[in-house]
Amino acid sequence: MSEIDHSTSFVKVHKVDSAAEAYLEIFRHWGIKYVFGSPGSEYIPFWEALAKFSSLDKFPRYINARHESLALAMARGYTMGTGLPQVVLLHVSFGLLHGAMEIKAIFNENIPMIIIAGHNVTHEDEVWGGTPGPHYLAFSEVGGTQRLIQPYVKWCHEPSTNRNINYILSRALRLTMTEPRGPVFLSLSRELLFEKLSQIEIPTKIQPATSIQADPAAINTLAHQLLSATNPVIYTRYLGRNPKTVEILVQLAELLSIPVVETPAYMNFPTNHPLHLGYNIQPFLSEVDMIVVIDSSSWPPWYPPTKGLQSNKAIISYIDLDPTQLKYPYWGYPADLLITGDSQLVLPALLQILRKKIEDPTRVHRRERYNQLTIQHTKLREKWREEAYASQKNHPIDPKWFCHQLNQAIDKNTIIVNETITHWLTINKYLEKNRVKTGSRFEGAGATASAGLGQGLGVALGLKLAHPNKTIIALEGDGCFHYNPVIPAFGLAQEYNLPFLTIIFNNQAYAAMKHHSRYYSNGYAVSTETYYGVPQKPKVEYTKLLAAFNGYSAIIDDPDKIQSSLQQAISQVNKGKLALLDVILPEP
Ligand SMILES: Cc1ncc(C[n+]2csc(CCOP(=O)(O)OP(=O)(O)O)c2C)c(N)n1
Ligand SMILES: [Mg+2]
Repeated sequence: MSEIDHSTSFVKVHKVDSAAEAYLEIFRHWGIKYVFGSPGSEYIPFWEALAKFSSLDKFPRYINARHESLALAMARGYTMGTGLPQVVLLHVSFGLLHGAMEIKAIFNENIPMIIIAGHNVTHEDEVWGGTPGPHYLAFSEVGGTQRLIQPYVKWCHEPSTNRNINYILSRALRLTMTEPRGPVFLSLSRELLFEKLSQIEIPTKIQPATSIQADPAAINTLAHQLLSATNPVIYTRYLGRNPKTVEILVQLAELLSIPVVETPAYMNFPTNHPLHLGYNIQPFLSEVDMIVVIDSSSWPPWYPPTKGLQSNKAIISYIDLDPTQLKYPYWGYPADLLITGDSQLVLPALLQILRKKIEDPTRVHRRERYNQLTIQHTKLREKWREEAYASQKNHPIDPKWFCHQLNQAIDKNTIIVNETITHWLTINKYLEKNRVKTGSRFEGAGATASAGLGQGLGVALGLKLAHPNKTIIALEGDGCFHYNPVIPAFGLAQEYNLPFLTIIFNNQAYAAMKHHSRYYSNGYAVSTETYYGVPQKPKVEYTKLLAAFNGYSAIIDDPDKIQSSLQQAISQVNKGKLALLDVILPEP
């Protein structure tokens, strides 16, 4: 006799053996391919169900991240490279706290992620997968686990039954995927995880809410401002998080001949486009009569907010999902127009209005400006090239020459993850070859002003998992590298065959911290040359790390051998080996 299927148009019924399997069925239904986790004994039921899924060749698969920071950074990298939501399992309180910095970045970045941590409810006769000893004391928090993480999630909940867990999980997905996106947290008890269930009803109609379109009157005003401006400029930081918006920005810039300046946290605008005018808005500020800041409210386009503005005549407009920046206590930028909206909806609407309104007489002026900007674009690149060549013989290697060489070595199929500090501008200027294609550039610590270091390797791994055919290169300041969970990251790369190349920008220092002389020019630090917070010594032999992971590594300290060393390392990575290059740069 065939079993009766109780599915309706609102739910799909699945037979399961356990609650954990039911959760996995729900994730599978959503198209979740991986569950990232860092081990904790509460996850035994999940592992059992994941083993069943693996034996049946079903997704999701388990990624054993070995460290909570890595699980979260890797899941973030996967989302940044795909736009898809993730599920991450973290161990009870400690695991959650271990990942706190990454969760803040995920929150600031509007990354959709369902974060789950365990706890226990019963404390005697540990029948629900408990172990004797101190665990029963350690597996819960006064006031609930959610308290630990509440400021950095959109929504959190501690379900008390599996009866409606299908709706709770579906609600979690809907909330995390609705703009402004962000992580949600579920504290799942061991008792719920271990429960036997025979079936699960998976809700089928759980679409996220639509994204945020701006007030049409505001878009109209912006269109008028742009048409009246004789010298506008656009600045962006993270517009490319929606890759489709990049082409719309190109169309907008071309329609009105507007230069685009960026600090790329994503690939925002093709670097070979004549209207790409580099990475410094400062020279424009005194000349322009209109500044449009798109997707960059939480990243300073210029600094200080008001004093950094040389001309006070320009009209200043912003487009952002949250142009008021609720996540920051202070945001002091002057604004004529703050447009709340998703750039991927606002820009097409703006373009439509502009295309209708644009008048012929202004065309000559715009064509002239386009020609002028094209010349500026080329001159900028020529200048950077000359500066690189002027430094080619420097010893230690000049970062400009190194980045110029790296740009020669990469192709359009390369994804760069940047986690460097004082070298960021050089990296932006010289590493342009791959940023002609969307999804080719990401920030290790994140696009917004969160800046917790130690996430770059995880992000690189997440991107490699999402794009196995791309070459992934993580650029790491030597100090940033130290903040990363290096052993877990390299071990995971080996275990899951996710080879990538790490390049250490090794100046043997936290150069960014060398401000002593600025503040205490006659002080002890300067007179005794005791710069606490700066040196990273004695010199670390980073290349030796790779032997432990059957990887490839080399030191680059000769300016004439940069190209051959880079090509050798890239070819090793493309053959499937984890690789690391230690580039010796001048100390601050
Ligand atoms: C988790 C974390 N701890 C500390 C800092 C503060 N911090 C900002 S930059 C920096 C130095 C980074 O050194 P390195 O990567 O070598 O770059 P360099 O300054 O030498 O260019 C530190 C410690 C931080 N941002 N995040
Ligand atoms: Mg350094």
